[in-house]
Order: sequence, then structure tokens, then C-alpha cells
Amino acid sequence: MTDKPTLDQWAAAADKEVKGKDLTWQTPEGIAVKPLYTADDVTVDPGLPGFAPFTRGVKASMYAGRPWTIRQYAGFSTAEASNAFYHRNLKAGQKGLSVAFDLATHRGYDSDHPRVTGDVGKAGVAIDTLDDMKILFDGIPLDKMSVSMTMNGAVIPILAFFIVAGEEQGVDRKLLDGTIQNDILKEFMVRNTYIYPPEPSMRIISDIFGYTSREMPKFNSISISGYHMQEAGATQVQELAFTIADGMEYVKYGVASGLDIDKFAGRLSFFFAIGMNFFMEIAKLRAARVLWHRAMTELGAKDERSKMLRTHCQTSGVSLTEQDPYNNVMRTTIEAMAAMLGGTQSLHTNALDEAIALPTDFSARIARNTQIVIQEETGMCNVVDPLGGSYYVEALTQQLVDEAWAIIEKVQADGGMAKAVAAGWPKAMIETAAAARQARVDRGDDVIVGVNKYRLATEDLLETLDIDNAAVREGQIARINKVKAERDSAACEAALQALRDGAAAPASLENNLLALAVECARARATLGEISAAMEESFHRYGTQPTPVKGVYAAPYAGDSRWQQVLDGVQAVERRLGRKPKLLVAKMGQDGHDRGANVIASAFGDLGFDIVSGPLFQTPDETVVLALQNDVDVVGASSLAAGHKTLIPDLIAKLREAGRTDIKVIAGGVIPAKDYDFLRDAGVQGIYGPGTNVVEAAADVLRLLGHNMPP
Ligand code: 3CP
Repeated sequence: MTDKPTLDQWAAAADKEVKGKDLTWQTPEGIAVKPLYTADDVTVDPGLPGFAPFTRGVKASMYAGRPWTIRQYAGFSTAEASNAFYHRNLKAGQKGLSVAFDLATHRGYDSDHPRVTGDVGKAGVAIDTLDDMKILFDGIPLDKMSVSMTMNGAVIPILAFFIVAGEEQGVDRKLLDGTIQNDILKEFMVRNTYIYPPEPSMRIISDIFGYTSREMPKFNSISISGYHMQEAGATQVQELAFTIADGMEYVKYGVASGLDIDKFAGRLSFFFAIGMNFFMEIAKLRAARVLWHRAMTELGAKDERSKMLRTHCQTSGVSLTEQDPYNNVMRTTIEAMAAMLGGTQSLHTNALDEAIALPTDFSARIARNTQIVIQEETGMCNVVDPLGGSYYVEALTQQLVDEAWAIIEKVQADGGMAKAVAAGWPKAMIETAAAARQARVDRGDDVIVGVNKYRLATEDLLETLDIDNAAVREGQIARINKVKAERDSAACEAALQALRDGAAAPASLENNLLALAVECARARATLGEISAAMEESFHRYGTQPTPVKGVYAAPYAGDSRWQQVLDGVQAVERRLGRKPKLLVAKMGQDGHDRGANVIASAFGDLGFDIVSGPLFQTPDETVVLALQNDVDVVGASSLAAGHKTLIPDLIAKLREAGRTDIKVIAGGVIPAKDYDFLRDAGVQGIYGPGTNVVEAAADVLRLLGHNMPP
């Protein structure tokens, strides 16, 4: 009988095979992943599923008892169109609903508001009135179907409409089942669909906790979201740490508002992104449960249900590519498997065209069937936590717990997440990670198949969905006018006045903003009116972007192409007598600023003078900023489908101002089929997803008359 080989013998054998090459992989979170894990690496017993700290899952039987909810996030144009889409999907095997609202709704504007002409019905459904909400759920019993609503800014009017829509369906509030995202801290950090400043926004959340814990015991009052952090470029450790820290902050506010922790904590839920780092994502969900259990124990929860982290997951949008888009089906499948192996409660799988447009019926079917195939064909659901006990997964889980807890402790030492967000360091950490990732991709260090490796010489055009935004807006405005004409205006005004008074007064049971807004919804006030009533006391919040410096440039030290572009910028500078000036503009209600910030950072590192425009500008405001700063180029970043309305408008206004010399370029999520339209409108450079930023800068230099070599 031969002796059992030792670890040293294995190391020697492996070393010989690879001729001494170091096989340790440094992940973006700075974790050194070894090529082999053994029992020696497992330091903590993960216990059993259904028992604290729930490392192996929140239910004892997990998917063997009930598979996760197939919950596809969707909504577009009108309530009628979205309702029809939901019915088709439910018939085809989807199990729960998840509503996407348009950005006008998110930001508390009715569709007739002049600031939102480019946003209505794009990237989600327009909801202005209770009538819209009733149509959205027509034929969908709100006591039987669990409905998730991704809403953070205009959370009070949307939840009020939902409650009254249920009421008018004859559903008792106690039976309303679902989730509202209601997670404002991450909006200030990464997603930017806030309306009010942080302090009143936190009051809104406590008021919702208070109302739902009394009136809607089955409803999940928040979905504490790391998803958008990862989308904005956060590493998995950052996503994990800041999400748990956000959750702790909400619990502290709830308790400070007078609520008993165990009365509301059981209905807090979570939401994570699942990207391509397969085992890291599995370990992340397991680590999240351990961390939440620990955090809630520290915060004084007694009931085990208060300490149980239940989560929704969505496969990663940023991992999808516009190039060779059928690869996205494989990416999403791998990510869906990570989500289920990590033990998610609910899952959205992205459609293959989701990097560039809203899903079509075809792409939505493939996305949904990705989950159905895993659930019904593979046998994967029959064993609880099948990776439990994997040396690698257990070791990684523990490592993530430790790394994330260190950040959580730093947040706590700084006075909690609200203070950390106000200080800005979590956002800066995420933006630094995003710029570093972009540089790794542009340099080819991180491979993206079909983008920076194995790129196709010619791409087939994919059929994508287009929304006739003008028609949707007209229809919405007609309905708003009809509702206003038919309602009892005195009763509506009285309800709105009570809400105004409630917002002006300190938080209390009588001044619960959701309860007051439910009265407004019953009286047929619009979403914009309800939001404006609170805005009178709370005011509207705005922030100024501050791009990070030097992070994008760092890995390019000694790179010859980088130097060529740097030289080009300097040549243009000599000719102009000043640095070339780029205004990075964000128009419309689209708050996705990762792309704009990465461009501002990278172009700044290359020597451009950058003007970072504030979020939510109108084309008029952007022109004023361009003229005031006398820029050479305006780069419009668009990720929410407003490009066909807002960018041509901007160019027209620049022409009116006699500044046809200012070049306009566009970047972001812009489908290839819109390129000709934009070029005809005067756009001189278009940079879609997968653009190499250094090459984009070279292109801009050409636009500025520099003879830039290819
Ligand atoms: C579950 N149940 C079980 C078992 N498993 N019972 C017995 N045996 C089992 N094995 C029970 C649960 O206890 C629960 O009942 C019921 O079945 C439903 O299960 P669940 O796990 O609670 O699932 P679900 O209702 O789907 O709720 C999932 C969570 C919820 C809790 C995560 O918050 C949710 O649906 N979130 C979705 C969030 C979402 O869709 N977000 C979209 C973001 P009880 O309740 O009675 O216990 S889209 C954003 C996109 C980017 C952007 O923002 O722009």
C-alpha cells in the first residue's frame, strides 16, 4: 500500500508541471486564490441549512421543498403594454412579478413635466396615476401574486397607489404580498434615482417600515441592494460590505423611530448582483447570510427570522456585451447557476439583448427558460446546498466574511453608513474599482470574449425593441388630464395639504407619510403631486460628480499607445493654447453615472480638461454649461434610452447658439440601429458598450483635427 501523498508532494508535482509558474490568482478584491484547497483550508463548520447562521440556506429543505421564484424584472411604455407582457410571461412559467418603472416615475415627475420629455415610457413603465397602477395589475390578484417594485425615489406615491389598487381589487392590505426596493442609501452611492436629501429620505424609509409592519405583515418593506454597486464597478467584497452596512443603518433608523426590531426586521430583504466570478458569487451569498446574522445579533434582534438574510438576485447587466450577443446566453446561464448554488430566494435572468435595449418577447423567453431548464431538467434542485463542504467554497465564504466585516467595522467606526455615504468614501472606493476594471479590460488583462479577444470582423444586427416615446407621453398626458378633470378637486387638495403638513412636521404615528399618501391616492392625486407635496418641505437633492484621478492611467505606465494619445493631447494643447476641453454631459433623468465617471477619469488622466456636468440636465442646461466653459467637445452619456430625443435637441440648441464648432459625441447604451439617426442629427462620434476608452480618446483627437495614427 502506498502512503497518502502530502500537500508538499502535490505542490512539488504541480510546480514541475508548470515549470515554477505562480498559479495563485489575485482577484479584483485582492483575494489570493490558490490553485488547490484542502480540508486544512476549512476553518469554520458551515452547519446545516435552515439553522443559524444560515450559511447553507435559510430553509431546511431549500429548493428540494420549493424552488426559488422565477421573477423577471420588466416594464415598458404603458401600463397596458406591461400588463399584457406580464400575463404572457406568467402563462409561460414565470412565478412572480417585478415591475420596472420609467425614470420620470422614479424621480417623482408626472409624464407631462417638461424635464422628462425624453424619459417617459423608456426603460420602464410610466405610472402617473392610480388608474395606471390599476391597469398594470389588471387580472393579477394582488393577494396571490407576489409583486416586486423597484422604486426608491418616488416610493411613497408608488406604494400608496399599490395599496389602493389592491383595495379596489377587494384585497385586504394584510394579504398584499411583495417587495418594494425602498433602498435610498445605495441611490446616493451609485444609482442616483433619489429625489430628496438623505435625512428626509431616511424618514420616509422608517415611515414605510412603521406602516407595513402594522398594516401589511406579508410585505417585504425594503430590498437592500448591492446589485447596483457591482454594476457600478464595486468588487464583491465592497458590494457585500456596503450592502450589509446599509441594512444595519436602516435597522438603526427603524429602531430610533420607536419600532421594535423584531417587529419589522423579519420583512427586510436583500438584492445582489451575480457576475462572472462563479465561485466568488456563490461564496458571496453564503457570506452575506453569515454577516447579516452576526450584524443583527449585534443590533439586538432576538427572533431568528429577523437575522435571516433572504435575497433576490439578478445576473449581471455589465457582464453582457453588445458584441457577439449570443454569448450573453451562456454568461447568464453560468451566473444563474451561481445564484442558485449560493441559495437565492428569487432570481431575474437577463435577456441576451439587455446590454443594449429592453428585452423582446424572444429574448425574454430565452432568459426565463434559462431558469426553467435549471429547475426542471437538471436535477440540481434536489440536493440542498450541493457545494456545502467544498474546501474552496467554504474557505472563500469565510474569507469574504472576514474581508467584508473589516469594511463594515470601518463604517461603524465612522458612525454608520449614512455618514459614510455623506463623506463619500464608499462611492470613491467603488469608482476606483470601476476605473481599474475598465483599464484591465481595455488592456486585455481581463478577457471579455467577443470584445477584447476573439472579436468578430462583422457583427450581425440584433432585432431590438424600440419605444415610441412621444406616443407614450401623449397617451399618459391624456390620462392625467382625464383623472384631474374627473376627481373631486377639493378632496384631493385637502389630502395633499395633509401630506404637506405631515412632511413639515416631525415623524410620528399621525404624520406617517405613507398613510397620508394613501389618502391622496384614494383622492386621485397624481404621482407628481404627491411627490411635490413632500418636496415643499424636503426639497430636491442634487450632487456634483467628482471623477477619480490616476487610477485608469496607472496600469498603462510604459504603454506605447497610451503615450501616443498623451502626445496627441499635448499637440492639440499647443495648437489651442490650452488643454482640449470635454464636457461630460448627463441629460434626462438617467442617473447611471458609471460610464460618465469612467470617461471623465480616463480622459482626465490623458490630459483633457474635463467639465463633469451634474446629473439630470435638460439639453438647454447642457448648452449653457458648454458655452460657459467654452468646451471643444460635449460627450453625452446615455444609458436609459433617451438618446434619440435628448442628443438631437442638444445639437439643435448649440446650432441656435451659433456654436456649430462644438463637437457632439455620444456614449453608453446606444443600439447600432440608432447610429445613422444620430449621425444624421449631427453626432460626430458614437461609442457603445465595449468601447476601448484609449481608442475613443484617439478618435476625439482626430475630431479635433489632430492627425492621430491608427
Ligand atoms: C420558500 N418557502 C418555503 C420554502 N422555500 N416554504 C417551505 N419550504 C421551502 N423550501 C416559502 C417562504 O417562506 C415564503 O413564505 C414563500 O415560500 C415564498 O418564498 P420566498 O423565499 O419568500 O420568495 P419570494 O416570495 O419570491 O420572496 C423573495 C424575497 C423578496 C424575500 C427576496 O423580497 C423578493 O421577491 N424580492 C424581489 C426583488 C426584486 O424583484 N427586485 C428587482 C430588482 P412566507 O413569506 O410566508 O415565509 S430589479 C433591479 C434592476 C436594476 C435596477 O434597479 O435598475
